[in-house]
Amino acid sequence: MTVISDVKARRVWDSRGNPTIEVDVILQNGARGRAIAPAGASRGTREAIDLRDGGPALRGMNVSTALNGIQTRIAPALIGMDVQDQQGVDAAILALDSSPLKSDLGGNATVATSLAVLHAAAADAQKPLWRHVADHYGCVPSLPLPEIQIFGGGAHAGRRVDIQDFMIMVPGADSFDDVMEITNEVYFAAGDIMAKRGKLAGVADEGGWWPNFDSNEEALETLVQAIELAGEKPGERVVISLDIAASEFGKTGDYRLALEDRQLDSGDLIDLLGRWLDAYPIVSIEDPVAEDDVDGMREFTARFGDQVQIIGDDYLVTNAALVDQAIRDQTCNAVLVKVNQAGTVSESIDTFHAAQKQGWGAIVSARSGETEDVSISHLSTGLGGGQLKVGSFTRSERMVKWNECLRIQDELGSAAFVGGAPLAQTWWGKTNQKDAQK
Ligand code: 2PG
Ligand code: MG
Repeated sequence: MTVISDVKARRVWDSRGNPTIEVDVILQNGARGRAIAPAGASRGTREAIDLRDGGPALRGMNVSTALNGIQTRIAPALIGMDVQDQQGVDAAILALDSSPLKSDLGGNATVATSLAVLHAAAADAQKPLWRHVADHYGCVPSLPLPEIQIFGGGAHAGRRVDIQDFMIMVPGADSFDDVMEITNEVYFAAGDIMAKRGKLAGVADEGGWWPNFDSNEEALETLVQAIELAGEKPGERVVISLDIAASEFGKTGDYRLALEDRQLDSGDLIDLLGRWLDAYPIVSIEDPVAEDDVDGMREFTARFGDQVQIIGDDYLVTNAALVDQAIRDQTCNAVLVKVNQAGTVSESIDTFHAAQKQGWGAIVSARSGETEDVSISHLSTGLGGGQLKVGSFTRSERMVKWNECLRIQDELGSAAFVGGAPLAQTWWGKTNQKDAQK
């Protein structure tokens, strides 16, 4: 048994220039692990709350109280614990915070510490993190199927369009490397189309093009054109994935598409998305209605759940109990797993497994505020059979995670790419049986 001998926390800065928390966990044998907390902009109301100082300095975003909590409360509780006992470590962290959403210690403090312990355990075992995760949790590792943003919108692009993420997936690719190459072609084809039409206005928070479009649907039309310009037939190797992030523009069944000056009820929004599902090669859709719209989610799942992946993000906030509830309610058929929504590694992995044991999809995801931390590339590979959402195809806080998967590919072999398997239950999987079974 190797025990934790020290826990050190420091302030570092994220991709939006905001303060965040980095934690080093040091072991008795000298091995160490390090992780950094990410931060969301479109946040679910039931996710772990980041502890920020408030007040005028640093726009209220400073983290000195959270850092202090790590040094004075978390560190003393963890020092002397077995680093391989991730479950025990996470339980010890939880025991210090009796608030419902970890607002006492802060989800930013708990997630950085919990992930740093996981890294230290891998270092102690002298394994890369993905291998440690696979061995520790009894999973078969595989390189995930990426979801990659081409246009950013919603809270990540000054609400220039209402829909948040317009992404592609390449389930027909031969390898992870192949996904990167095809994505490069589509991303820059989209930029060229926008430049020609005078609609190129820089990039959004996650590196996708800033969408200077006149309607939400114009983004979909442009995306299809970009896939074609990249030499691909939309719906074959390359498909579309959307994060509607509907909680950002609607509540209690009332939705407002500001760009189009349209007011919709839940049924109208579902009908609109249904028309998009008919007209465009969309294979996955996240948070199609708001987090409080259970009836809307049930109706959407009943109508479209056998043809597309329906992901709960704000709706499920990486909470295994909410996944179980959604299974009973027949809402969604996949979960987004963001470690900082849950606040600890153990709760996130429980959520991943709660979804997978039901045959649901599980997509490990970054936040819109990110750093050089590459934990999620390892988590999604180590847990296996999954998908990975990181943002777009520019900016180092995004590329560092795709590049880490390429390094893992060198160790694991390109045959370990999961391919189209996670989409086997969708229309794409049903029409591409061979690829989907890979
Ligand atoms: C999401 C994420 C990532 P945020 O909604 O899925 O795109 O955004 O981190 O702002 O919640
Ligand atoms: Mg989302």
